[in-house]
Formats: sequence, structure tokens, C-alpha cells
Amino acid sequence: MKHDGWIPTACYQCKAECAILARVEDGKVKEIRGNPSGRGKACVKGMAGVSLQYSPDRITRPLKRVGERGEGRFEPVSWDEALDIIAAKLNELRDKGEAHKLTASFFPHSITDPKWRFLNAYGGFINTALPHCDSAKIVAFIKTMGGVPNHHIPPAWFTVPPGGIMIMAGRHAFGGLDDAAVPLDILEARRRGARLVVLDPFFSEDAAKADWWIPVRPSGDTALFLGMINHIIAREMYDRDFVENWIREGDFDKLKEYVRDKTPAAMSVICDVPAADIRKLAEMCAEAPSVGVDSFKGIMLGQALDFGHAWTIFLAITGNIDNPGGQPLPDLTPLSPVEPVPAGPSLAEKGFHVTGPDREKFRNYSFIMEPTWYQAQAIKNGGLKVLINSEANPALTEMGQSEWCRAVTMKENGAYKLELLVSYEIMLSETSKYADLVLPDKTYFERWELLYMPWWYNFGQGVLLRQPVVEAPGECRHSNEVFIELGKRLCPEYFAFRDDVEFYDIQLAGLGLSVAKLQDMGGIWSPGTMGFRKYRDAGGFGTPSKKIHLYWEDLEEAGQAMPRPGLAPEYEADAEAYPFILVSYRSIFHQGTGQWSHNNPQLRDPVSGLYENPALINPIAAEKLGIKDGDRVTIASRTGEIEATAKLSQRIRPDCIALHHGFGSSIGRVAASGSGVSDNALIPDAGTTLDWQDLVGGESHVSTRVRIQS
Ligand SMILES: Nc1nc2c(c(=O)[nH]1)N[C@H]1C(S)=C(S)[C@@H](COP(=O)(O)OP(=O)(O)OC[C@H]3O[C@@H](n4cnc5c(=O)[nH]c(N)nc54)[C@H](O)[C@@H]3O)O[C@H]1N2
Ligand SMILES: Nc1nc2c(c(=O)[nH]1)N[C@H]1C(S)=C(S)[C@@H](COP(=O)(O)OP(=O)(O)OC[C@H]3O[C@@H](n4cnc5c(=O)[nH]c(N)nc54)[C@H](O)[C@@H]3O)O[C@H]1N2
Ligand code: SF4
Ligand SMILES: [Mo]
Repeated sequence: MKHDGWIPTACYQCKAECAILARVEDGKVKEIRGNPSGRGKACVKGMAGVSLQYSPDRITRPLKRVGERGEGRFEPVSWDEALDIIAAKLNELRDKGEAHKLTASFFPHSITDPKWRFLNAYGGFINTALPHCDSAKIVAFIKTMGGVPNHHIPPAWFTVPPGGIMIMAGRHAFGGLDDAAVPLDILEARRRGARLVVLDPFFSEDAAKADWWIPVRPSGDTALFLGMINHIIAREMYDRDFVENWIREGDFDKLKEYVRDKTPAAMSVICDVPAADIRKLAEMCAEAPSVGVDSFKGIMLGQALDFGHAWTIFLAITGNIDNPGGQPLPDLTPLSPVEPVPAGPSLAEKGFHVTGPDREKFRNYSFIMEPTWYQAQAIKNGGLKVLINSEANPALTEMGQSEWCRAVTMKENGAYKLELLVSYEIMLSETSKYADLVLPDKTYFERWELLYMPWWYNFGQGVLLRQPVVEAPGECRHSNEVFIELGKRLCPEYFAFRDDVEFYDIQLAGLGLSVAKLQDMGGIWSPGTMGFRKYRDAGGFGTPSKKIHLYWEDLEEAGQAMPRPGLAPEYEADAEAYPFILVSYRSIFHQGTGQWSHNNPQLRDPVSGLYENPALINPIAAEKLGIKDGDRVTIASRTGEIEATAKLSQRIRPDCIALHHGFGSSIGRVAASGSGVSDNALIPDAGTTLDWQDLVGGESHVSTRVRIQS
């Protein structure tokens, strides 16, 4: 443990995990700042971390359920008893040949995470919220370019040249932060003469800073991009050199033929953006020195992969791959493997999506992790028996949240179908109310973690050390320490190292580093500047042909060899009964449903924070419905209904309603006394709408159709 002073570590008030400095005095965290060696930024949540560290709601002892799941009644137990219960259950499962019926659901901070090693060694699966974020983008990039893009990170906005264009298409960079530096990088790029274009049905903070806000119809982005592709090809404004040298032979001709009828005029009808605007944006992009496109939640609809596909085609034909201001490709410095390396179970053979009831539908699924929504389906189906949740709150974050709650409380012959549910938490959450065991985690101020992130914004190729800056209270233990202990008990051949620090040391050895050395270096290591157009020296891209694949022959049968221009299927259905589209968004004040922010008095403060989430309704729509500002309204979908306060606002299209995601916690001193409603009470569970899913890389979950009853 370091002593008092400014100590470098990594924030975890949200999933961006920025490099920060913590000021420690008398063994207590007093203040947070961005770490100047990590570009020096921390956001309001990051700085408010101090309030939470000393919250009276912290759990400090393991708890065991008394009563039924969901009641939230617990009694303290010892760590020994808790670990014995888990180890006995896991032994029983493995003895029956059902190790794959263990799932641990956690946020994979890094491929250095020992939880992942445990699952691979034991034979269970990681099931994570990551497919919610932008899996369609990842799958689209792999299929087109053969490389994993920098997940969770946008183009490197700090590299945009003057005149470059930054397009946010379903991306809220000033609200759903990827790094506290991103908003400033975007603003600085604009100061250098770059231009910001925001496609969003909601006038986000990004839109407020933009040169051009285009309030596209929800899910119209694919049509808009296809219209631009048509125009760029028709006018021969594409990057001839890139197309001739780096696109697989024959693909460009197929594209040309495919987009012939996808004119701006035809696409305008779908996306509700004037044809003249589609042409104008296409010409701007074709003439600009660089174009970077980013999308995130806005993409995660029933035809998510079509948009990912159209987006990558657009980048390819305009020559914006691995260039300054365009889409960077990763260049990883590998860490040393920890031998022996466990192979892990085969997702294709044993994963939920193949053991589940709709296995045929998953033939084309090509993301490496199970989506969280499949938990409920697998429990019902007997495919999931033990669920260990860490840093996740599916009882509130899952669309159709009640589906998850129903599944985990489902009984057969008097016993729960899900045989064991464990929740690691810092404070009790909606999810831990259902757990059989609640384990008290160490906070990010109290634990070691090696963050090695191919998907990282600032240090795309580097490592960042999270180190304990203060002691943990009571009996808190970090989930990684506990997984290592379970590994030592259940698969000792893979856990021969002493502890988490030694595990990280082995991985760092190949870089000539160790945890202690990293500590001395200020916690950050980066191999240097990012390289551009690396495919030239590498002899091409990671695809089989070494060229860019615009045409996906493996999806011919599914009708997705080229991007389909239609709207998301969930928006096509029920338009008469449910005339509005629900759009959910984030803000800088909160991370998901996280108790860390929703239970933080600073971030929930009505003046300096964000206390509630009224439903934003356009005044034109409100007038028709006779709704006034401040009225209580009922918003209903086919899945459920909520009561919310109406806030009339021009920030949202008249055919949509905007709701801040993540509210609705009923537990914790601050969270439970606050106001706010959960969007996921309205959104259907993805597992119950498989007909809408493309089930290749995407999922439909951020939204649904709703109606307003005043
Ligand atoms: N402060 C904060 N930062 C976070 C998080 C957080 O909760 N809080 N969460 C982290 C996580 S897990 C993630 S995945 C990222 C998410 O990062 P973002 O996806 O950038 O965050 P959201 O605010 O959900 O933004 C989605 C935007 O898409 C718009 N949108 C909805 N439908 C459409 C559409 O069809 N087309 C277009 N063009 N736009 C549409 C919405 O209006 C909204 O502005 O943020 C990460 N960072
Ligand atoms: N309607 C709608 N639903 C969505 C989204 C949306 O935009 N709209 N976004 C989706 C997306 S992209 C994602 S990624 C998911 C996110 O969903 P989740 O992965 O479930 O994440 P959070 O909502 O942030 O909840 C995180 C939980 O971890 C706890 N926690 C925080 N720090 C620690 C820690 O150090 N240790 C432990 N053990 N626990 C900790 C918090 O208190 C909180 O209860 O939600 C998805 N759900
Ligand atoms: S964006 Fe803010 S809350 Fe998220 S990790 Fe960075 S400083 Fe922390
Ligand atoms: Mo996410």
C-alpha cells in the first residue's frame, strides 16, 4: 500500500476506467483528479468517487439469504461458509458434466482478468453486458476488416486534422463517456477546424456542440449511410486508390450494383432526412481530409448489424481506415501468457445460444460472449444452473427487467431452477436482493487490477495499473482474489501462482515490466505513438483475402450479404397502437443503473447532479395529447407501463419520447429516496423477441414503441 499523497490509479465510477490520481491523507481518499500522464482528465462522477467510498451503505461482510429470493433479507456468514457453498455447488455441477452451466456475468475490464481464466479453466462461460454496448460494431468490423476494432472507444479524436469530419451516429460522447478526455478532444479538434456532425433523434449535449445536428428517424442511419454511399459512387467521389488496392476484387462492383437504387431520394423516405442533406453530407465527407464515425447504443436495434456493415463500407470507400481522424485499427503488444493456458469451453458447442430453445436461430451468431439477456432464457430451459454476478445489475439493466427477475425466482419441485445465484457488490443492489450469497467487494480504491485494453481510448496499446490506495473496510475481498481462491480449490493446475499481483507480474514479464515497476513508473505504460495505415507494412488486413470484404457471402442465406436499408423491425411493428418511439440516453452524472452513482448524494443532488428522469416530450406531440409541462403521464408499451413526469422539450423529435436510462433503484439511502423510473420496465426482453433480432452480432434492446396516456 502506498502512503499519503497523490497516488496514480484507475477510476471505476464508470466503465471508461480513466487514469486518475487519488489524494490520500491519513489513510483516507480526499480528492480525485485526472492523471496528467494519462492526458489529465476526470469527470464529475470520477471526482465524486470520494463520497461513495465512505458511504454507510457499503457491505462489509458476506451475506446469506434468509427468506425467498427477491425479499432482500440476509444474515451475515463467514467467508469460509460462503466459499464452501460455492465450491460444493461447482464441484457437483462439474461431476455431472455440466460445468458449462456456470456463468459468471461481469464487466471484463481487461483480458488480464483472472475471472476469465477461472471460467476457461473450469469450463463455464462469461456472460456480459458488453454485447449490449456495441457488439454489432465489433462483428461488422471483424467481418469487413478482419480486426477487432477498439471496442468502447471512438476514433482517436485527438488525431483529427483541420477540416476533418467527426460523425456521431447514435453516439453520445458527452454523456456516455468513453474517457473523460473524449469531449475535450472533440472540442479541441473543432478548434483546429474539424467539424462535428451529430445524427440523433435527441438533441444531446453533442448535438448542442455540433456544426450540424441531423435529427434522423430512429434506426434510419443505415438508410442514410446507404444513400451517401450511392451518391459518392454515382459522383465517383470515392477514394480510388484505396478501393483499387485494398478492397477485395469484385466486392466494389457488387456494392455498386447493390446501391444503385439506394439513392438519397429513396433513402430519405426511410430515414426522414432530406435528400439534399444526405447529398450534402456525402460530399462533405468525400472532400474532407478525414472522416471518423462513431456509434454506440444508437446502433443496438433489431437490424444493428446492417448499420455496422453500412458504416464500415462507408469508411472503406472513403479511405478512412487506420488514418489520422478515421477509424484506427489496434496494434497490440502481447502480454506473456500464464502457462498452462486453459482452452475454455466452446461457445458454439455448449453456449446458451446453442443449448437454448431457439438454437436454430443462432446459426450465424458470431460474438465471442453471451449476452446477458440470454440468462433468463437459459434458466427457464435448464441451461444455466449457477450464476455469479459481479459489477452487474441485471434486475434493472436488462430490458424487460421483470423477465430476469421472474426467471431467477422460477421454481421446479419446490427448488429454484437457477440453483445458486451469487452477487458481488459494493452496496446492495436490485440484483443482490435476489442473491443467495452477497459478497462484499473491494472498491476500485482498494484493489489491484491490471488494465490491458485493446479497446482503450488513450493508450490503445498500453497498460494501466489500478492499485490499492486505502485499506478496505471490514471483511471486503476483491472478486478477483476470490476467483483465484476458487481456482486453487477447483482447478489448481491453472492457479499455481500466489495471488493476483503475481498473476499480473507473469503477464507483464514479456514487456520487461512488473507490478512494482509499473508502480514506480506512475502506473502507466504505453509503447509510444499510435501508428497509422499499418496494413501497408503488415501486408494487408486480417481477413482471409488480406483485403477489405464489403460483401459477406456467409450471410447470403440470411439475406444480409449487403446492408438492408429498412428501419429496425421493432419500430415497424405496432405503430398505430404505440405511436411513439422510446429513446433512452445517458448523462455524465450516472453510470448505468450503478449504485455507485445513483446512490451518491453528490451525483443525485437536484442542483449540482441529476435527481430524476422526466419523460421528454416534444411540445407538438404534447399539444395534440393535451399534456402540459409537469403533468404526470403513464407511458405504456406492450411490455409494461411506468408513470413519469412530462417535460416538454424541443430536444426530442415529435414522434419520440426520451428517457434517461438507469433510474429506478429501490435500495440504498440516497437511491431509494430519489425519484426516477426505469426504462427497462417498458423495453421487451430480447430473449422474447428473437424474431426481431438479427442474431449475428447485434441485438435489439435499447428501445421500443410506446404510447402516452395522460
Ligand atoms: N456517464 C456515463 N458514461 C458511460 C456510461 C454511463 O452509463 N454513464 N455507460 C458506458 C457504457 S456501458 C456504454 S455502452 C457507453 C454508451 O455510450 P452512448 O451510446 O454514446 O450513450 P447513450 O447516452 O446511451 O447514447 C445513445 C444515443 O443514441 C441516440 N439514439 C437512439 N436511437 C438512435 C438511432 O436510431 N439513431 C441515432 N443516430 N441515434 C439514436 C440516443 O438519443 C442517445 O443520444 O457509455 C459508457 N460511458
Ligand atoms: N434501456 C436500456 N437498458 C440498457 C442500456 C440502455 O442504454 N438502455 N444500456 C445497456 C448497456 S450498454 C450496458 S453495458 C448494461 C450495463 O449494465 P450492468 O453491467 O448491469 O451495469 P450497471 O448498470 O452499471 O450496474 C453495475 C453494478 O455494479 C456495481 N458496482 C460498481 N462498482 C463495483 C465494484 O467495484 N465491484 C462490484 N462488485 N460491483 C460494483 C454497481 O453498484 C451496480 O449495481 O446496461 C444495458 N441496459
Ligand atoms: S469517465 Fe469519469 S467516471 Fe468514467 S472512468 Fe473516467 S473519470 Fe471515472
Ligand atoms: Mo455498455
